Amino acid sequence: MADEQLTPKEVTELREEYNASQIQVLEGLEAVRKRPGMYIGSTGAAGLHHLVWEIVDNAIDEAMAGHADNIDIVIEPGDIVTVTDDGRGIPIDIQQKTGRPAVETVFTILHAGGKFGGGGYKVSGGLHGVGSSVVNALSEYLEVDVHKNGKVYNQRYERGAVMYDLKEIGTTDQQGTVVRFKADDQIFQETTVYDFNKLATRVRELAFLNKGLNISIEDRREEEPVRLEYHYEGGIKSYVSYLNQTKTSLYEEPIFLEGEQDGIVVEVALQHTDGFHMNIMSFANNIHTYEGGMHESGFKTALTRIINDYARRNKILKDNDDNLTGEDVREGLTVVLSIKHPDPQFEGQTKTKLGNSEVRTITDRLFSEHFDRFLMENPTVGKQIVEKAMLAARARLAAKRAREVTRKKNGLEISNLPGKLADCSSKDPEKSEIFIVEGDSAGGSAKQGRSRLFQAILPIRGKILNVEKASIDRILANEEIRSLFTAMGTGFGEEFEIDKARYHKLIIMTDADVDGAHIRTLLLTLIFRYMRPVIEAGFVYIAQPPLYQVKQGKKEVYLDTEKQLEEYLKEIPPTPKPDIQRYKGLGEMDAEQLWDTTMNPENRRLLQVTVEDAIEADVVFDMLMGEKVEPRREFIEDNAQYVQNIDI
Ligand code: TSJ
Repeated sequence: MADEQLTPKEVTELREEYNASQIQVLEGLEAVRKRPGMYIGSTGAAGLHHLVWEIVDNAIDEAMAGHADNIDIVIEPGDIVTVTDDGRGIPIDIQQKTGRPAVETVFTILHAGGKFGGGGYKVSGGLHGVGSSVVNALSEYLEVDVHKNGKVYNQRYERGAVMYDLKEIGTTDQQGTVVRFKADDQIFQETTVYDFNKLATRVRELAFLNKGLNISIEDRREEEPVRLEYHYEGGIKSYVSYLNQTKTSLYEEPIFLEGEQDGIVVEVALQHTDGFHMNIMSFANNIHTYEGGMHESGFKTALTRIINDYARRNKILKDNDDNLTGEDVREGLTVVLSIKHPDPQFEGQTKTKLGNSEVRTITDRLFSEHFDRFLMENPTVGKQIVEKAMLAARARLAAKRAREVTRKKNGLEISNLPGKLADCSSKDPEKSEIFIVEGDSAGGSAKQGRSRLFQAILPIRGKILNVEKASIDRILANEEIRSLFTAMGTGFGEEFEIDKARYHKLIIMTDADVDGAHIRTLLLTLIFRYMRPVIEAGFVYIAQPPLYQVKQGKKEVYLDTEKQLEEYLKEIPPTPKPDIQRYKGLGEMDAEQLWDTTMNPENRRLLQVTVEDAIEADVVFDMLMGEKVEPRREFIEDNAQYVQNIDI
């Protein structure tokens, strides 16, 4: 990138050209400030956090190119972000085309990212990265220090405008880049406050995806700074272990492979658990490809084929057995798949689907070769994997038979509503509600207290089956679960039909204690796993029975927490002596009280359940109810304020 000798005429021409291009620069960055949403999606919290990722991604690119090992992120009071790497330092030499230092171009010309240096795998400046010049344009100020050739170079910009030419500000024995910026509150009017946990989660993911990298993030906004450091020698293999930490794995170590073909690097880590759900996360150049794509489909095809071939060769699958399906071989499987591509193409609704077709065959080939060899060298693990898949196949067939039988017998059809259901008289789903109530006595009060016109009651007995630990045929055979599906009228699993929902409110009503929370979690997990569309449609709610009733003369008040109770008692006169009742369970309320406090649409408070809540319930559930003691102990210690009275 050395500069050539120029004649005076050429210098003049360059100056003129530069002046012209400078105008374009300002127009370019001005456009970004006029329409920030076009460049960063939104000017809300998501857009704000985008700024950090754009800058960090550039440092990650330097690390992926093998030139940096350490990245540090610091958030200072005033939400000023500093990102430092120990790479080669952004080039500072004068560029032919602009006559300006390369580093200035990086921050002042739109889409200059990745235009020089060439080659390598890049996250930044692509479809997802917005270019460091966009961050500059949307920052109140941005400063860059480049440590290079024994010197420190510095430049400052305000709202995208150059404040002074790149200058030497000192000497150094270090190499690297430091970028410090403050998001512009004229642009980010909603908020300029960073969510540390959100940033740290992605930082940890970046550490998993880039093995050996040291990456830290520090929050200095509070009196007590918090600094988190991440480093994973095992990379995505460590990621799989992390994801499976609360589960029981079929074999000790995740299977890991790494390969390269035509400049495309493929890494796969996987491990089976004794569970029933699969978790596959794929990435391309560190971007989470939520919608999958060629790498994922290549992997899936190869996995199914290799396991079937292996099972046949070893006569575990007999000649007249059907092949195992993709679903069968993925039951209980956790996978992290990460590819690095010099020119990734992102497609799909959210641009998170990898479209490069050559990646399918490359992933298939690299994974097949490795996995085939692994199975031959580890016959015990091979046998476990095949047996797990065969169990899944058997459960799948049993469930299919059960569905056929039940369909014939109208088992899950509404013409055969469960006996325990007290249905409402309205047939209009939009106006109808179903309360899932724990226990027979509460069920009795609910039946008496309800408005028969639009409220149906389905009592369930005790702890329902844990669907995390049961195969699909057992789930379908379970009375409590069947009655719920039949009452809802939506069918089951693949044959689920949201349009057939008989109620547009499914209200879970359990006690306000630990057992109630457990049953609620079991129900949420069931609904999340097998009726997810009803959560997505916003049909699922949690009823909130109060904890206390205070009666004074004729006046009755219901309260939810001890604090509310204390405050209320301070407010009211001491006489006549208030009568305080603490409800231990729904069963203690009579029909009228239950209606008044928890069921009457006029007074009740319902919590609508989102998919995120259900996922959270799932994770908390694994933590609290799973077999592993250690993660549970840690979780309870970390969350002591939320979790009480749980036996470790
Ligand atoms: F985004 C950014 F520009 F603000 C930024 C860039 C922010 C941070 C924290 C780091 C970086 C960055 C860029 N770190 N390292 C680099 N490396 C280069 O730009 C670079 C260095 C040398 C050469 C070369 O060919 O000699 C090429 C490049 C692209």
